[in-house]
Amino acid sequence: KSDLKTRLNHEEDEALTRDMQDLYSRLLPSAESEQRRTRFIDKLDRLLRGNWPTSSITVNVFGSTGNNLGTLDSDVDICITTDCREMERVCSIAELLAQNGMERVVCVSSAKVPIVKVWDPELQVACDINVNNPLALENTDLVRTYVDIDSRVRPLAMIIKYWAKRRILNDAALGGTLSSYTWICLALNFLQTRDPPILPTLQQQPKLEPKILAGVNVSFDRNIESYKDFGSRNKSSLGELLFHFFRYYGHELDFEQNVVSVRLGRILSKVEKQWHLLQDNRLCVEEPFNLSRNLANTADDTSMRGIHMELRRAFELIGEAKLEDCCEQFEYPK
Ligand code: 3AT
Ligand code: MG
Repeated sequence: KSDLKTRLNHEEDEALTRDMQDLYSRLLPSAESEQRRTRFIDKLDRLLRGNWPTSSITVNVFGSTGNNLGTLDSDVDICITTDCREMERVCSIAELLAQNGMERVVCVSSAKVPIVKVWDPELQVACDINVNNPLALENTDLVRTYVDIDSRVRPLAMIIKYWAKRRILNDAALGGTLSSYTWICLALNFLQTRDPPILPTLQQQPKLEPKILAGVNVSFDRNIESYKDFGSRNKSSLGELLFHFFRYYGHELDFEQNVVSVRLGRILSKVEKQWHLLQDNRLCVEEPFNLSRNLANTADDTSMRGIHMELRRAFELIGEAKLEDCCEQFEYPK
């Protein structure tokens, strides 16, 4: 560990930061793709109201469409809030959409949060829909607020998501790795724990009125004006931050002992969290509102070892300012 590279030299830092800015501008959604998404949301809204004209229906976006971390090809995550019991049985929505030209319609009604997955061939949009799941709207707002506080958060988090996708490390459902959301929480807590910190801890501000939703406290400080200069004492470039992100999670943080907590803005010990008996040696990430939820429990032992190896591989390559190699598409051996 002692011979680990501790910093980038000036040339490496400049080259890497420039490459990150280029990649970031290529990842940003185009006006055209934004427009297709908006049209899709309108279309969905019309179809639902047409079918359930007497119900109250609101179509809300969450996830990367709502938190500013979406890329060109991100799916649209939608949460319908409604008083209609029939829609809560999400398969009724699936039937409606299948009859109206949507393709690859899948209804997952047995999941903890039942969802419908669809592909709209007309607007070329993939979408996940759930009904009455207000917590996802709140954590989307929380992420967006953090993204808005410091201008380095958006490029850094989008590049980490991109890296995770290219290395096949962000498919919680099928691949048994980590969701985009989990990677985002890792990035946010990393920024909260820099010295000086780049992000504050929005859920720990004094004088916050508790706001209880679905049995959990979802209050956080939304007044971003008061944090405008929060991170300015930390002068780290994007390149330095990416380098230290991989160093931190690849080599510094002890997965066996610790829990990543965006809620507290620090690292918690597993003993403190009372997770030492339940969770074994693997990385734990606390959901910021739903505190009993470990967001990293989608990865099993083998998968977690693979993730750890990938973080170390990324650290080596970023240490040589090789962003493209670092994000090279992973191919399974033939
Ligand atoms: P992509 O651009 O789609 O890759 P995303 O930001 O949409 O990234 P996800 O698709 O992983 O992220 O998740 C969509 C949202 O769902 C993010 C968060 O608001 C919510 N969410 C995901 N997993 C959980 C969870 N385990 N607990 C609570 N909310 C969750
Ligand atoms: Mg999404």
